[in-house]
Amino acid sequence: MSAGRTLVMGVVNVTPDSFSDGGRWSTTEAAVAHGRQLLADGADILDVGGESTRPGATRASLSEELDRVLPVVEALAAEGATIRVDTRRAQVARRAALAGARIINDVSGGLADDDMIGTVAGLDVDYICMHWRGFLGTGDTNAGYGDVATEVLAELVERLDACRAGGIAAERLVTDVGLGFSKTHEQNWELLRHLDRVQALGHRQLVGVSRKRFLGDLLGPDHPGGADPLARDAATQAVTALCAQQGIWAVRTHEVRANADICRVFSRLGDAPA
Ligand code: PMM
Repeated sequence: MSAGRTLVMGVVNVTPDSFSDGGRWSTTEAAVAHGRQLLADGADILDVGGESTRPGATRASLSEELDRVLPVVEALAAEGATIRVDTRRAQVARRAALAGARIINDVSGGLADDDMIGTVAGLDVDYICMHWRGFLGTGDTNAGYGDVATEVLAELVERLDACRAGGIAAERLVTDVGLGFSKTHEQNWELLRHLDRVQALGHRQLVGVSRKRFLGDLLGPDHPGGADPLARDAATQAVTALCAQQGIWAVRTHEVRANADICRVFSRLGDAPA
């Protein structure tokens, strides 16, 4: 989908333990109500996830993940919302697509489940292929790079090649450098400086920066919002502006309204005069 501007993907974490909003929308009713609010705030897409991706998180079982995600997808898709489901499991991807999801977001780029790529290839969905270096325990980083932008790009290209070889059409693929996943704070900034190199691959690009720790690290302990992830919304919006200016396809954000306004402003600035 395209609206001629950067799209805003609002996050609905149906999890007890996500990093910035874990537990706030962990019942079906609360998650659906939150999804409706994000749509009213201007979200183009809703990102429904049933498993936390933070380092050290205990994995949800398959049945827990399905129970969290499917009723929320069904309810919001029935209301006409475009739903993306965040999962590393092929079976969740398949069931979610049957329930109405149109995009599968796999933070492992197909590495966590050998059946993912083949499953997605058989579904009528787009696939977000994120750069990933494995499951991490608390305190692990797996962030050893020489030139981070060059290496992330090369590893992403390998995964995109695997997706195409596995039968996912090129136009279905969306790239994502995976900010915060096996990257140090400085490496995240370096990747943000080089989004143009990922754009040059010719795929749509998603950026997920919302409320991440490296923004908190930048703002520091004396920031008036303290260490609360919600205090990182203005910093998130600054990155959204950068993305909108660079023609990034979509940003993934917890707060939607201000980010959606920013994308509209950049779209208007880019219009040729009448
Ligand atoms: N970040 C989180 C979860 N899923 N998916 C993509 N494609 N890109 C991301 O950067 C990404 C993601 C972290 O989520 P949280 O802050 O909502 O826990």
